[in-house]
Amino acid sequence: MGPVPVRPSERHLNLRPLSFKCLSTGRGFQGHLLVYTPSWKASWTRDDRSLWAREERHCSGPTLDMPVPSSFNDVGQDRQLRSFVGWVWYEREVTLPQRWTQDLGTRVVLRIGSAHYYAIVWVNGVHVVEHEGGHLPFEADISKLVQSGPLSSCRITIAINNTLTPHTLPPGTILHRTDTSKYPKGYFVQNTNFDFFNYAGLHRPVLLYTTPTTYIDDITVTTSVDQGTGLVDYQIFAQGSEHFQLEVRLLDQEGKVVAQGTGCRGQLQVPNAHLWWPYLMHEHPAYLYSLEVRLTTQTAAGPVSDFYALPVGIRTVKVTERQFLINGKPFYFHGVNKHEDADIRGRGFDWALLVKDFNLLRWLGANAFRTSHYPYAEEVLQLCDRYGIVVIDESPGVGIESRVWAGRWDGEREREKWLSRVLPGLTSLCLLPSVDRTLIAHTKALDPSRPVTFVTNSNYEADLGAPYVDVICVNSYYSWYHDYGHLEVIPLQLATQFENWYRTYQKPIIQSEYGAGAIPGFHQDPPVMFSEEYQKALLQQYHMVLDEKRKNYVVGELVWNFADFMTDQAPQRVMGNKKGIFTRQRQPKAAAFLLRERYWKLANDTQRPPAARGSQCLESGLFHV
Ligand code: BDP
Repeated sequence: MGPVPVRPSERHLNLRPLSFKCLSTGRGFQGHLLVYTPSWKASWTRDDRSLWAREERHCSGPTLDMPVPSSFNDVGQDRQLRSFVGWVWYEREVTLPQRWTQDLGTRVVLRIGSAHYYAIVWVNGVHVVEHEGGHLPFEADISKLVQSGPLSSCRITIAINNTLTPHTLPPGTILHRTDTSKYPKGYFVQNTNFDFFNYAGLHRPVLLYTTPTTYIDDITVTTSVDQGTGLVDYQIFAQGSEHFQLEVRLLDQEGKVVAQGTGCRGQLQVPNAHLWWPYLMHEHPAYLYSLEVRLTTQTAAGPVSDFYALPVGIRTVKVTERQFLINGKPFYFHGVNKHEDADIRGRGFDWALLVKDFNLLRWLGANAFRTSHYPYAEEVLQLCDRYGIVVIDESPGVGIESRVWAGRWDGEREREKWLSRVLPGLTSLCLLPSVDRTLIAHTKALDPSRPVTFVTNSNYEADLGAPYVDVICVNSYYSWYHDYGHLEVIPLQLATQFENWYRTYQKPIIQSEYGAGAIPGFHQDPPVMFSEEYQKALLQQYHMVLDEKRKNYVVGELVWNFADFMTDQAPQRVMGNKKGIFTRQRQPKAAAFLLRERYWKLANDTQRPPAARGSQCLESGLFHV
C-alpha cells in the first residue's frame, strides 16, 4: 500500500454502507450491473484501521448504518459524527453472479463515483486502489481477485479520510490547539478557506460492472459545423488487446443511422444536421444524436463484443470581443450558481433532488449554471445536455493560496499531476502569473473547442488571470459585504466595475456572482439586510445596470445562489449561507419570483427564436411571459 499523505489524527470511524447503488452506464451487450438491496449494520468507534483490512472488524467496536450515496455527516444524531475529521470506514459484502467469477473472458470492475477526500479500497482484504480528490470517479479492475478462488462473494472495504491540507483541492489546514488550559490534549480543528461545509463520504453511486477483456476504455468527441453539415470527430481508446474491429454509427433521435465509420479515429459527416441548442434558443432544443461504438474481438469461443452508446450534441461555441456565440448566435447567460447540497444527504447524489432542481431551473427560465465550487456528478452534466442547459464547469481549486502552490510547481511530473487534479474546470483559482498561463494552455490543449474562464473577486488592476481567459467572470457583493444597507450606491459601483474591466481587457464579461442573504419569512419594508425585501431590492439594483451593459459587452448574470446551503458555523452564517433564492428545501423566496419574471423576459427579448415570437405560451411550456 502506498503512503497516505493525510494523517492528522488517530481517530477512526467505522461505517457500513446501506447499499452500493447502480445506474446504467449505457453499456449494452456484455455490460452488467449489480443492484444491491440494503443489508447492513452500523455504529462507530475510534479504532485501528488495520483491524478492518485484517478482517477483524469484530474487535473494532460497533458500526453505524450508512446510506450510499450520501455524506455521513448529517444522517446520525451524534455531534461528533457531524464534524468528524479523520478515517471513516465503509464496508459491504456482495454476491457476484457465477459467470462473473468463472468466465475468465469477463472483466469485473469496481467503480466509485466519488469519495471525499482520500480513499483506500480493498477487495477481499487485498488493496486494489487509492484515490485523492473528492469530486471525480475512479475505478479498479478486480477480475483477478474475484476469479481466483471458489468464493462468489466479494467484500468491498473503503477507508476515507476527509482531512484537508494546504496540498489538497480544495485546500484546508489542521489547527492544533495546544493550550491545555483551554483544550484537551491532542485537540485540533479543520480550518478551510471556502464558504461551504466540508461534507464527506461516498457521495456518488458505487457500482460493479463487467466488460469483455478487450474493451472500450474511453471515447472523445468534438463537433463542428461546416455550412449546415455537422462534423463529428471521434477518437476511441481500447484496452486489453491490439486485435479488434471498431464500428461506429451515429443515430438520430428517430433511430435512423445518419453516418458511420470504422477504426479508432475518424470524422462523421451529417448533412443538414440538427444542432444542439440551449432550451430557450430554439423550438427543438437539446437535440442529441447517439454515437454507438461496437468493438469486436475474435476468440476461440467466437466473436465477443463490447458496446457503448454516447449521446452527442453537435454545436459550436465561440467568443468575440463582445459576444458569447453558440452555433454562431449570441447567447446571454441568465442563470444561477449551485452547490451539491441538501438536507440530511449533504453532498450525496440523489435523483429526486436533481430532477427537482432541473424543474426549478426551468420554472425560473434559467438557461445556465456554474458548478461552483467543484465538478458535479456526471449525471448532472448528462441532464444538462438533455435539458439544453449551458454549464460553466468548475475545478475544485477554490481557496488555493499562491505561495503554497508555487512550491509545488517545480518539475514537469509534479505539474502534470497537479493539472490532472485541477481540471476539468478552471475557475475560482487564485492563480499565479506562471501557473495561470500554463493551466489555461493545458486546458485548451485538452479541449480546444471550449472557452476557458476564471472567476475573480479581485480588483481589475491586480488580477493575474484575466489576460489569459476567453471570458471574464467577475463577482461582486455591493451593499452586502460593504456599504451595508446602502442599496443606492450599487448602480454607480457596478457600472464602474464593468467599465474598468472592459476598458482593460476588451473581453465579454459575466457577472458570475452577486446576491444578498435572506432568511425565509423575515420581512421588513423599507428593506433591511436579511429580509426577503432586501434581497429582492439588491438584485433589482443590479438588474438596472445589467440591462444597460448587456447591450454592449456583458454576456451573462448568475445569481449567488440557487438555494441556501450549509457552511461551517460562524457568527455571519445563520445555519448556513442564506443567499439562496430558494430555501435549502427548494421553496421560493420573494427573489425567486423576481428572477423568474426577469429570466423569462430576457429569454423572450434576447433568445426566443423568431418563429415562436408572438405566441404567449407554447404548449411545450418552453416560452412563458
Ligand atoms: C463568494 C464565494 C462563495 C461564497 C460567497 C458568499 O465564491 O463561495 O459563498 O462569496 O460570501 O465570493 O456568500
